[in-house]
Amino acid sequence: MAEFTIHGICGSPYVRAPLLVLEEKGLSWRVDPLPMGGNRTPDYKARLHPFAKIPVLDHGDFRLYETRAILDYIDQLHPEPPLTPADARLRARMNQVLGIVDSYVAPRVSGGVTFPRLIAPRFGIPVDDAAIAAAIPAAHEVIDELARLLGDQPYMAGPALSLADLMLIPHLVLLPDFDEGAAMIAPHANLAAWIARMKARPSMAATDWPVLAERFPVAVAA
Ligand SMILES: N[C@@H](CCC(=O)N[C@@H](CS)C(=O)NCC(=O)O)C(=O)O
Repeated sequence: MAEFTIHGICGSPYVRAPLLVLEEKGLSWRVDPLPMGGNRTPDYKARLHPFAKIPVLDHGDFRLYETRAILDYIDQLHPEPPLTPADARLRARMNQVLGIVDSYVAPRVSGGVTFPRLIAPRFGIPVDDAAIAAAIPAAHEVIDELARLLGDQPYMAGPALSLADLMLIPHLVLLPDFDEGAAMIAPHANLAAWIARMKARPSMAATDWPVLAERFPVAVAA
């Protein structure tokens, strides 16, 4: 039986982040898959997440929501390989990037551009080109700042992979695959190389949307 359960919608970048950490640590996990919108039911709110968001972690009798807390919990519990820098400044940089993902990347890049352009149509939601065009400048600002913070380091918080990389990559991995996303990345060779490097990790292959959908199909109501 899997040690960790993540409740969530397969394909969500927030859900992928804890799965990446679990994979990088070599731990056993499963997804309790929800259908699109399954997080907004009264039952889900009452049982799992009072604010109707995903992901939620179950570990034995311990239940936890808020992705940063989940990532930190797994990293504390299973410290090898370490995903939090010991150095105070690198650790602060990691925490800064984690905050940027939650506050700016998720709403501006994923919510403003990637979801409406690439994901929404898969669920039959029509594409609103004007809304996407209006969202580009704010998303671009975030990408520019991430590239500046990355600089010439291999990872977001310095020389080693950290939680920051694993929380950020699910939000950026699809950008090179569509015109507006590729245009935002184009001025930043360092960020493009970081995306390619992260994408090549086995943990990314193990948590790809089609792989999750196949392994953890959503139950169809009778
Ligand atoms: N601060 C929360 C944010 C979680 C979040 O925004 N999750 C999105 C995942 S894509 C979600 O639940 N969206 C569905 C909805 O808002 O109905 C965390 O870190 O877990």
